[in-house]
This record gives sequence, structure tokens and C-alpha cells, in this order.
Amino acid sequence: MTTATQREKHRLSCQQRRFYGQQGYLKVEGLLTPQELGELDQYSMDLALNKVDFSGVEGLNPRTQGTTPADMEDKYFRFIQFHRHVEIHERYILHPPILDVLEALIGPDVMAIQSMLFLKPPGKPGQAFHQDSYYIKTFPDTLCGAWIAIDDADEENGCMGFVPGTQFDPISQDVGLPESTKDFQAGLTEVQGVDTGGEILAEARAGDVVFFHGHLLHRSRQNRSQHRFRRCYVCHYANARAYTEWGGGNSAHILARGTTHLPHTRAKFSDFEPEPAGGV
Ligand SMILES: O=C(O)CCC(=O)C(=O)O
Repeated sequence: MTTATQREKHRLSCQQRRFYGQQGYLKVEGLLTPQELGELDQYSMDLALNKVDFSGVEGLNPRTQGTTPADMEDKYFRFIQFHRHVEIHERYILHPPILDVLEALIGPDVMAIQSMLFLKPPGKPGQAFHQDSYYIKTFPDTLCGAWIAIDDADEENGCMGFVPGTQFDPISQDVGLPESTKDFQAGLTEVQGVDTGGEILAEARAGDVVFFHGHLLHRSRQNRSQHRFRRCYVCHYANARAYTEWGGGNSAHILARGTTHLPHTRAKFSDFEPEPAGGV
């Protein structure tokens, strides 16, 4: 186990903190090492090609009959909450430099709530405009996403789009189901009647991590490329002293950094101990 005293914490500059406060998102370049990125690249490509055998894993469905990335994408539009079942998903939701950034943005105490791995092979849709805190409610409201780019992501392969400033807006209750389109996955809700004119593209290089506020209006569109995947591992966190009923409540979520008076759980696949907060 690596402790806080053996490792240099990743520190944000004042400019980065200000940028996150003002814009509602922050890209931290190269937060994953080339080795870590290589591991996620290999693993997620194995998933896409149906080479990972989940048949013995408690709580997961047996393997699909299909063998192509498109089959897997249809079966698992997103591999959601696999950190509760599979070691590598747990290890990257608890990635120490990501937790350092979260400690500075929403901490000092941090809990890991949700994980989703998206493959998004060529031709596959994204998700229409939404705010994550509509779904995952935390009190105090401290939700933050950390979006790890496994591939370079840009307009062509369907990177995320953000509307900066909307992190100051309340959570809209006016949501509907969008028409099924090439761009958007059917069945996932869309915020109605909001001004999205200020949308910016959140382009990222593989290994970058984009942090975004739970109120920030965002979407991602279809992967229009011929041959490029747009894979990402996106995890959601909140201050560990915030109450939530989402996903089984506080006692189902891992205390990732610092301490809390609330119930929580521990990592299942390692001897991970939350580092003490401080010094970021
Ligand atoms: O990566 C994507 O395509 C969508 C991610 C997203 O919308 C989210 O994590 O809330």
C-alpha cells in the first residue's frame, strides 16, 4: 500500500481552482501515467471484443453471445457500477491523483459513488443534455464527475459538450425523453427548454481527466468517426459528509479520502485505506 507520506500529492494551482469555480469543469492533463493508460486501453478493448469473462463474477450477467464491439455496446451501453464487482474498476475509481484533485474541489473528505465505462465505438450515440445531480442527489449538494479519457476525444468521435456557467443554475425538473436519434441514446432523459447556446467542446487527450460539477449541463453526441472508439471511464464522487440515498445510500459507497461521521464501505479488492485529507 502506498501512503500519503510516500507519494507526492497532486496539487491544483489557484488558477485551476478558479477555473473550475467559474466554468464548472476542469481538465487536468496527463493525470494517468502511460502505464495506467495502457492498462485501461487493453482492458477496455478486451471488453469491447468480449474477451473478458464475467461468468464467474457474482452480480454480473453472463457473457453476451455477440463478439463485436457493437454487440457489447448494445448489451452494455455503459458498464455501470462494475467497481462493485471487478478489481480494475475499483482500482481506478480510487486512483490517488484523481482523489487529490477531488479533495481540493469538493473535499476534504471524499466518497466514491458511481462508475461507468463507456466504449462508444464508431456510429454509437451519446446522451442528450442533462445535469448529473438530477439523478444523484447529495446533501449538501457536492456531486462531481471525473471523466478519464481512454481515447483522444474530439467533436468527430463524440467528446463531451459543456455549457459553462450552468453549474450556478438549479437542477431543472423539466426533463423528457428525447426522440431516438443518431446522436442520442433512446430512453435517457433530456433537460427541456434551456439555453445551450454557450456550449463548448470538452476535447481531451487519452490520459487526461476532466472534472465537472454535478449541476453543469452537458451532453455527448454520436461517434461519427469511421474507425475511432471514444472510450472513457467516468466516476462520480461527493463530499463524504454529504447524505445520499442514491445507489444504496452512504453505507454502499466507499470512503475514498479523509474521514466521515456517516456510514460507508471499504474497498473490496485491495487493502486501500483512505489517505488523510490535507495538503492539497
Ligand atoms: O461520456 C459520455 O458520453 C457521457 C457521460 C455523461 O454524460 C456523464 O457521465 O454524466
